[in-house]
Amino acid sequence: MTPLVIATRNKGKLEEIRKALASCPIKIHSLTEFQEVGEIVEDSQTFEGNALKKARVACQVTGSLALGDDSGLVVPTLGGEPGVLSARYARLDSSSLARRAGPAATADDNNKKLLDAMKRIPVEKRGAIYVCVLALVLPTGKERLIRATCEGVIAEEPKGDGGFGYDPIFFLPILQKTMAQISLEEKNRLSHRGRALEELKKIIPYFL
Ligand code: ITT
Repeated sequence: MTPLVIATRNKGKLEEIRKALASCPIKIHSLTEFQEVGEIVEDSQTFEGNALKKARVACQVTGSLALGDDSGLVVPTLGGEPGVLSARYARLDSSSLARRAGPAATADDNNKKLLDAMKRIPVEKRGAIYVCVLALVLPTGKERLIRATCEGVIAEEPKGDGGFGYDPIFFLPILQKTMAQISLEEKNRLSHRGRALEELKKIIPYFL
């Protein structure tokens, strides 16, 4: 089976990707197996730039087909924040450049900061968009990008303990539940990542 290195250290993402690609004839690895890959500084202003960077580094170091996932939550009322800085939104150092490197903030801290920023904002202005960009990079230099989104509303308080990251405060009006209150299978059916992975599944046979 062809090895595919997922250029992530995020366990939640990896679990969703593994599940979605379970029927593909590939053997999935992740960066936790390749300690020689140091921190990949996400210094692009775009999800596309960061996803490509992660996948290119993973492909270069391992010599295998690699998949990068750069994702985040875009809240139009907050001018698009947290956006590409979603993982580090609550980090204390204020300059956005400093926040691109180093460890992510905890999900709890990120959620608290976002709920605080959205305090007293009425429901019609609480819309939010999850964005996922997948970058597939081959050792031959071939590259493919896939972008998918999922729309929801920022809840007033966290609910549920499934998923990861902002899921407890990402409310899906169509289900009347947060993303943390649904199963992994359901999340993969309708989430930004699940939708991007559906597209990936269609094209991956051409890259094996
Ligand atoms: P890697 O770079 O190692 O893949 P990361 O968590 O740093 O892990 P990103 O830079 O792409 O990944 O940041 C994505 C952040 O956006 C993630 O940490 C969450 O805070 C948020 N996020 C993305 N997808 C999400 C999802 O499906 N559910 C909840 N939060 C999500």
